[in-house]
Amino acid sequence: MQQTIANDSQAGAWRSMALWKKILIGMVLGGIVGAVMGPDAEVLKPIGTLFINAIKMLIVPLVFCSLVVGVTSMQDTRKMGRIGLKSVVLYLGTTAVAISIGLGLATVLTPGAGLDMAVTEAAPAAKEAPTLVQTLLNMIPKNPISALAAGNILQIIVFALGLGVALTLCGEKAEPAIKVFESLAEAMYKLTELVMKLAPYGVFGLMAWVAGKYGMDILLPLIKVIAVAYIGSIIHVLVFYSGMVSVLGRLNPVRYLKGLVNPAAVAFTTTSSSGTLPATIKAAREEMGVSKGISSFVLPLGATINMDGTALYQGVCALFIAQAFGIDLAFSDYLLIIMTSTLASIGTAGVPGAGLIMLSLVLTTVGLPIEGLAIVAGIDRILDMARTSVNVCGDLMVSVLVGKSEDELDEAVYSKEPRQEVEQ
Ligand code: DAS
Repeated sequence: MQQTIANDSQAGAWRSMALWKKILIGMVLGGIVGAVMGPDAEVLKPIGTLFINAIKMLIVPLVFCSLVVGVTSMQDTRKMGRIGLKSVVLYLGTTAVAISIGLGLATVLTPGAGLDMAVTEAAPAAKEAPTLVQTLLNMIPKNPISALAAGNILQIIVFALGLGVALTLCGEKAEPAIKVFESLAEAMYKLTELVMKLAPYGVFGLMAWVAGKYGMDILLPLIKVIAVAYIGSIIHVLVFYSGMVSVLGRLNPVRYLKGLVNPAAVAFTTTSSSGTLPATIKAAREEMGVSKGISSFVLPLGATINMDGTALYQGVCALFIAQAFGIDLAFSDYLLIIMTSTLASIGTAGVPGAGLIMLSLVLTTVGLPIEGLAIVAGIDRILDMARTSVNVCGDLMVSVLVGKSEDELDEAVYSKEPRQEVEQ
C-alpha cells in the first residue's frame, strides 16, 4: 500500500512538473546513460527519431495555416511589409555580428594552432552558391501543392503570403475560407502542444545516442574548436541577444532566456531549426506573448533565412582550418568571410548538417583548403547542436523585438514565469 502511494505521488510530481524542467532532466539523463552505454546507446535513438518525425509532421500544416491566418488577421498589407523589412534587417544585422564574434574568438584563441595539416590534393569543386537572382526566383513555387508536399518552407511562405493577401482582398466572400484556416491553425497549435509532451523522452533518446557515439577519443583532438564554437554561441545568446532584448526592446532579458529553454533544448538535440519551429512558435506565443500574426510570419521566415549560429560556426571553422594549414589571412579575407557567411547562412536549410555543406562554399570563396571540411565533419553533430540552438534563439529574439515594436507583444504574458505544464 505504502509503495503504491509513493509511486502515485512520484507520478503526480512528474506530471505536474513544468515541461522545460522535464526536458532538461531528459537531456541530462540521456547524456549520462549515453556516456555509460557508449555506442550501445544507439538502441535508444529510435525514441528520439520518433519525436523528430512527430514534430516534422507538424511543420508544413502549422506554418501554412498560421501564416495565412497571420496575414488575414493583419488586414493592413503595408504593416506586413513593414514587419517583413524589420525582420530581414534584424536577421542580417545579427548574422554579421555572429560571424564577427566567431572570427574574433578564433583569432584570439587560435583553435587550429599546432595542428600542422598539409594540403594533399587539389580541392574538389565545392557547392556553388545560388546567385541572388536564382535564390529569389526559387522562392516562387511553380506548383504550390508540390511545394507543400516537398516541405519547401521558403516557397510555402511565399504562397501563404500571397493567399493571405488574396483572401484579405476578397473581403466577406472569403470569410468561410478564413474561418477554416483559423480553425486548422488552432488545431495545429493544439497538436504541437500534444507532441511537445513527448519532448522529454525524445530529447533523452537523442542525447543518449549522441553521448554514446562521440567518445572523448573523437572529441579531445578537436576540443579547442568545439570550445571556441560553444563559447561564441553562449556569448552571442547570453550577451548579444539579451542585450538586444534589454536595450532595443526595453524588456527583462531574464524572461527571454527562461522562455527559450524548451525550443533551445529541442533545437540542441534535433539540430533542425525547421523541426524545432512548432516548439519555437509555441514558446513565442505562450512564454513571450508574441501575437499570432507576428509569430506565424517572423518565425518561419527566421527558421529559413536566419542562421546566426551557423554563421558564427563558419567564422570559427574558417579560421580554425586556416590556422591548421598554416595559412595567414589578410583583413580583406576576413571581410570576404563575413560577406560569404552571411549569404551562405541565408541559403542554409534548417535541417541537420546543412551548415557543413555551406562551409565548403565559404572555404572555396576564401581559397582555404577544402580538406579542412574532413577535420570538422567528424564532430559536426556536436557543432550543429550549438549552432542550431543559436539559430532558434535568434529567431525568437527577433520575434520579440518586432512584436514589441508593433505593439503585438502581450507584456502580461512576457513578464509571467514559464508556464507550468500541468497534465489534465
Ligand atoms: N542544423 C541547421 C539548422 O537546423 C543549422 C546548420 O546546420 O548550420 O539550423
